[in-house]
Amino acid sequence: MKRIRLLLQIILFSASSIFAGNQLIGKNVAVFYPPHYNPKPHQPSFALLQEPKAIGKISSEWKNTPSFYAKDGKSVAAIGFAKGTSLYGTGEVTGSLLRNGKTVKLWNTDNFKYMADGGKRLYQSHPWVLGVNADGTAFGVIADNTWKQQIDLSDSIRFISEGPAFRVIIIQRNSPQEVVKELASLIGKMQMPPLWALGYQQCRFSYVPDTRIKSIADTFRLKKLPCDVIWMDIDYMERFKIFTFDKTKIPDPKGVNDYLHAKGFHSVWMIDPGVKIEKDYPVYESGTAGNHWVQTADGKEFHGSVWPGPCVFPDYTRPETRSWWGGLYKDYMATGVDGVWNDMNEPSVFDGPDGTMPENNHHRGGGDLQADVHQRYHNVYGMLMVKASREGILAANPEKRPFILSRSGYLGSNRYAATWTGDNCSSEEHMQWSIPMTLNLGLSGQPFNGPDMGGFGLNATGELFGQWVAFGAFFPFVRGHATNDVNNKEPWAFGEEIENVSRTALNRRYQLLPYYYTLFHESSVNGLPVMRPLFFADAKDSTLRKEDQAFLVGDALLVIPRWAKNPALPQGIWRSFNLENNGAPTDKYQAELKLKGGSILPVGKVIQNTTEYSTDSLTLYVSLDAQGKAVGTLYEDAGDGFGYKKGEYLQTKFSAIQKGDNITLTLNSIEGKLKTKVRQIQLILISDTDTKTSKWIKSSEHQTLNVKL
Ligand code: NBV
Repeated sequence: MKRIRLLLQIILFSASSIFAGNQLIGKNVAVFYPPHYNPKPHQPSFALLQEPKAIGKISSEWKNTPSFYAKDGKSVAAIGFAKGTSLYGTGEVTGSLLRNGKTVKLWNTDNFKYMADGGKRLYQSHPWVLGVNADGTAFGVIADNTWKQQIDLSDSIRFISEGPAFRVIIIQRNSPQEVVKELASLIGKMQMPPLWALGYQQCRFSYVPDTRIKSIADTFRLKKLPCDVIWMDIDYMERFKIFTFDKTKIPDPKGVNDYLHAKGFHSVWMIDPGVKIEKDYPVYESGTAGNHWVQTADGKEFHGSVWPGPCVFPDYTRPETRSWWGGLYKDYMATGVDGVWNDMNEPSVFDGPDGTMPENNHHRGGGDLQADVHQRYHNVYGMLMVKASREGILAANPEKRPFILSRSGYLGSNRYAATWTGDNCSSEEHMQWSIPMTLNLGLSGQPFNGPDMGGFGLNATGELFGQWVAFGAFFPFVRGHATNDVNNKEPWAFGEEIENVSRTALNRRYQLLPYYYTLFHESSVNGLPVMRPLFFADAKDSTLRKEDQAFLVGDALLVIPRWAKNPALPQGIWRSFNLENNGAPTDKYQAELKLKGGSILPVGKVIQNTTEYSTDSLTLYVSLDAQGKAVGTLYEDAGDGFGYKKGEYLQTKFSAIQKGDNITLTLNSIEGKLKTKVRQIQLILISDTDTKTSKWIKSSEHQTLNVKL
């Protein structure tokens, strides 16, 4: 009965959805408007980089046309799909990669251990669904709507919103990759992060006092465990007041940063949105003077409790507030802070309704943003915060690439910040979910993300940590973290065996940095995720659609966690290999690695942090295709700064052809103004039966080298 009613509604409203405003806005990209669409509560769009421009009429052949209707006082957009379609995306979601049959609530929520609402709403909202048709062609749907809503994928794709009727953008392409790329050109791409952010990062709630920070850093170096970043959580602040340092715990913040820098570390420090209400506290005083706080429905300052006790909250919808907020970073960054962690920005309010501020709170807007209720701006509160943070950090350090980690987000937040999947815990289930969670975020336009590796809540066992680090080291964002009342979870905290497992896994990450950096660059150019689902290897192969234990890094590298049970693997040539002396894996935890036939993987040396990074000597792992050929690329630039935007980079293409016992390797600089380097190159040919390693050869004299194996 329910289904018949739904069908009737869809038929009825399909007719009314053929509305004059519906337009083609790109090649096979169309925008559909509900009847009586009112742009005021929705525009300008937060997801889209710019207001779509009509380029023509939608062809009558168009599949996936939305129906708009109202039900139980809610605005609905429904899009049907054919049998055999696999659904993905929907942002940050617990559970499996494949989303058919699932529902998710888009209402950014501080969800410790993913317990509230059965984990059906988390810290971020991505009103976006990727559909892969049975034949491997694909489509994507953006609901251009920030209001509280649900995505229901039980029998059609339905966006069910508590806000006013909204428009929908639909992309149709020949492959899921092409859909994700188009999504990125509509919502914007990740900016190139600094190289150090691709290294291993160590966090805990909280490393204080300063002596502890230093000893954590020292232990990494002493134990030769590679690491690039140490994170400072809220306890560094004076009574949780943002932009302050507790003088008893961190008497000399610049000294701490200098110490870390001298040992090749970078530092990331936390800044939350809640501002303590306290007389003579400069952030509170200047914010009050500037009238920067979110208001209640009757126009009073809204107060809510977070870590510091009663707080006020910046109204980031106001341009003046965003620039005031950005300005706060100037002196702060001058202490040598390298990166900023914007936490609690759903916003989380301990004593507010449902853990946040009242939905009828008032945001005043400004510029092109309308004044409106919190319900409209809730899901973009964190996004506006990190936009303001990014602008401020960039103004403070104009020569550096900002690195911001944001807990909350919305479709398009990738333009401003990286993210992580919030407060998971040390359980096998959360460890396994970390793969589909990271994949679906990547398919939703957020390539730079990852979980708290090892788990945040609960004590971790060495067994769990060992299993997690062995595949987690391959995620785009690799950070170990732990909450304040659980055991230590640093790589050495579980004894010698797990310390060794961690070292091997982290060494692998650092060896692969030339490949990762190339992939991050690719992602910043075309929006493809760094970590990719296996169905990207062959979207026509229905057996890969559900696979969410094994995953791809780029197109060439396949990672299979040791615990994976019967993972579905793609057809074709995928050769197992190791990065350790071409031998067998050094322990039972390390992920199995496979290199796709036809690929060349650029691999560097084991280093302890990215200040030691160099591409002067490279090992090229070669897996030939059936024709005896392979290709690969390498992207290089200064690793920070913006010179690369002026051409100061180098993109090199490698190609290899086997001729008897020889491999002819050609290196071609295809783009960029940087001078080609004199490199030491070693080739490792992975065949089905063995691996052959060449001598080190100098690449400068010839662009084409004959390598004897
Ligand atoms: O700042 C403390 C924590 C932080 O460690 C964690 O990563 C965030 O997700 N923060 C939440 C506040 C509350 C933790 C229970």
